[in-house]
Amino acid sequence: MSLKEDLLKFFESHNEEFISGQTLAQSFNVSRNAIWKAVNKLKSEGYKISSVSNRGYCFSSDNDILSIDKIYKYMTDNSRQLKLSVLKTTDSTNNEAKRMIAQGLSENALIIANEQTAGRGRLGRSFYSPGETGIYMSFVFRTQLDLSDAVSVTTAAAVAVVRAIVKLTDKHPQIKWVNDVYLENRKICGILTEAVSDFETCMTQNIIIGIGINMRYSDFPEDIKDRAGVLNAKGLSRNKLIAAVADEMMTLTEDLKNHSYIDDYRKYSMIIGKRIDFYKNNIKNEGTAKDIDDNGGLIVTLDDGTTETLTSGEVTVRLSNSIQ
Ligand code: BTX
Repeated sequence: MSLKEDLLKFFESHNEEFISGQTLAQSFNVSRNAIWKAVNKLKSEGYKISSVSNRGYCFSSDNDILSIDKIYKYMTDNSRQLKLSVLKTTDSTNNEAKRMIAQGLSENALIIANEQTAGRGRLGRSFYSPGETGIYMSFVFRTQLDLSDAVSVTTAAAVAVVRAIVKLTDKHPQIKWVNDVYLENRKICGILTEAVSDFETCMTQNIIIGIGINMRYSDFPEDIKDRAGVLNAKGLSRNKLIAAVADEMMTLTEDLKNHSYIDDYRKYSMIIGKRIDFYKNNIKNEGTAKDIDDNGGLIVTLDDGTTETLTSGEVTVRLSNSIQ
């Protein structure tokens, strides 16, 4: 580890404390000038560190740094069973999960990254994942599920995200069927569920649930800047929200077969009762979203009066006359 990284680790556990350059220099066995340079490097990377003469350096608790220790601290015993990894940067936490599975991962896990360079969405789409401002994480559950039940996992994950946000903030997030969480008509979260399955039994061996949440403002690329939003919950750290989502996920996955989360999924749905377009095999269909069935399927009444139940993976839903 470089001096800068050592300092960062030290500061993380000494938030809001003034520590003199002399003390730091002695602790790390370097000159005060080396400390000053490392602090300046951290500041240039965006960390809030104040320097006051005769008192030293003070690392602000506003610095939202991902930390395994802090996440564990916020978690309940149930989610502390997850094997946690925090990465500074990776291509995609879902890819990282697959690599870990291939290398013999033997427990349920949660892989979190500060930044993704090739974040993935559904159907080959990408998920913009800049550093510092978002949460990019993948749960790995070693569970044998019928592939058709794996759909429920995405539904449950959307409920977990919404419940965690509602618990920790005064915001009113909504779920856009099937895998997006919206706030004030902007997408703040996407969920990508993938399965590693056994071809012969058609049962999953591992389920990977990737969740991306935009926490704070960043320069969204042109193609999404009118549709993407941020949670922007003052004082809420990424560590705390990650732990809360993990707690909810653990509770929900224990109960997947009972579909006990479906009522909340309906309650937070932003499309029930609304006019929607949906694309199936690139053909546009129109109708009204009537309800969500117990398996998470979207029941739609088409304009000719017939009813169809959509299952995830096959369609893209757009609310009629809206920007998405
Ligand atoms: P999706 O295919 O429903 O959504 C992707 C679409 O959403 C993009 O085509 C774009 O229009 C829009 N979009 C891209 N980035 C963002 C963003 N940051 N905020 C809002 N809208 C955006 C959704 O797929 C599933 C996304 C899962 C992301 C997680 S992050 C952790 C894990 N690792 C990984 O590679 N993917 C998952």
